[in-house]
Amino acid sequence: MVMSEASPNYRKYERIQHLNTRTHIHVDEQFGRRFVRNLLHAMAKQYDVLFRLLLLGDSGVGKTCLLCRLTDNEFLSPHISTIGVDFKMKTIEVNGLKVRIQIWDTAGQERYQTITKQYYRRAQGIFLVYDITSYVSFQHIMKWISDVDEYAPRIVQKFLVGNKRDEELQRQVTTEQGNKLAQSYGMDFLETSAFTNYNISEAFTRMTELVLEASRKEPDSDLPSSNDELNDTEPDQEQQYSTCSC
Ligand SMILES: Nc1nc2c(ncn2[C@@H]2O[C@H](COP(=O)(O)OP(=O)(O)OP(=O)(O)O)[C@@H](O)[C@H]2O)c(=O)[nH]1
Ligand SMILES: [Mg+2]
Repeated sequence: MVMSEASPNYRKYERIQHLNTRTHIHVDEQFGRRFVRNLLHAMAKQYDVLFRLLLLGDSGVGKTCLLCRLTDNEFLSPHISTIGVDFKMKTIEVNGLKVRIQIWDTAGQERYQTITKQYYRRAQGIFLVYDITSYVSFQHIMKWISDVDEYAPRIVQKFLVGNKRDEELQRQVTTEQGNKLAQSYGMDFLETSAFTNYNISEAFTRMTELVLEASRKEPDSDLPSSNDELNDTEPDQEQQYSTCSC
């Protein structure tokens, strides 16, 4: 049958076609979501507790490299700036507990900060990273701390990291300066190198211990529950960007 585009029947036909397409998309989306949820549930059984950690610091200090070294034991030489946020997971054993850590890697660039700040409130531990070869990145730690104090939960664990320790000749921040700053804010402190894999697992393990201690001391604190479902953890989906290239 040939229908004219102006005829009411043609318009009805178009509407039905449109509805059909939408129904298919809807069913596929539902199936996809259910599949992902089931998968995450299966994964969830493989650990005792889940913590969310966040990496903050100026662009170029090595946040993505620290994360890639921890999870994939890889080092990225070119600087590919993170866009928005990205995350990776790792399960580590601490005090006989299997702890699944979900680590959010944020972009250091100013223009993404409206997005990245949304992730602070879900974090139980925050790494403040500077580059030992950049005094400016060290000075900016104070600004990152004030953002954390404003947006993160009250008892979030803060941890200072001075990265690129392998670049001794280019050093602009002494270990003592790092220690002093950490002490003044009551934070733990380690110098690391994503390049040589120095102190990386130590930093993440120590942070996990701190979060565990804090959640034991203050089980009713304003920290987000460590038993939240994984699929519950991502802030607004549409504002996630995936950049990790390792
Ligand atoms: N020598 C040395 N270079 C490093 C180290 N960690 C990272 N780099 C280099 O520093 C540059 C930036 O590293 P990234 O990890 O991309 O920095 P980032 O903090 O994630 O930067 P943004 O995503 O822009 O916020 C890259 O060229 C890395 O190869 C390190 O431990 N030692
Ligand atoms: Mg990055």
